[in-house]
Amino acid sequence: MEKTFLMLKPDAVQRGLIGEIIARFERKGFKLVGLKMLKLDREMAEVHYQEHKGKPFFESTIKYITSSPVVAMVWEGQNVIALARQMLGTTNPAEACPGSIRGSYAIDIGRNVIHGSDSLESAEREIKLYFREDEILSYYKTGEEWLS
Ligand code: IDP
Ligand code: MG
Repeated sequence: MEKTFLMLKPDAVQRGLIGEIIARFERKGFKLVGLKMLKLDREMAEVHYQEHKGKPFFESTIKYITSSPVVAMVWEGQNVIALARQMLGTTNPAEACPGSIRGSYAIDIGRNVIHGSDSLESAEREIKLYFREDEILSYYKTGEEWLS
């Protein structure tokens, strides 16, 4: 089953949005298979955002993401990578659909509350970056037979 990496950013943690955002993915029908809270150091943040090195927003993004704890998660489900990105909304909350997570909870591109892998390749890379294999669980979740 497909897996994606999602991370609640420091503003989501500080603003008390952890539960509300996790609930959206639970209600959608996805399965939480990995979860940890951590504070990123600069080195980890630079690896996470390596594709953006050299861009004008790189420094501010590193500062933002290392400023306070984050919640790192692995979610599993049919087409979860693309569907979770839809649920996140566009990168800039000012343009995000009002019902999306960024559209609902954020106003500025520099404080957009959540990260989500954008492809199978980045999901695999990001899951490996944050989780050991034995930290990702495989289990039956009640009701999953009603999802497809
Ligand atoms: P994504 O998070 O929707 O995948 P990316 O383009 O991969 O968006 O950018 C990574 C992160 O860098 C964004 O989520 C946001 O926190 C930050 N970022 C991207 N573009 C800008 C910008 O123009 N100004 C400030 N921060 C930005
Ligand atoms: Mg991205």
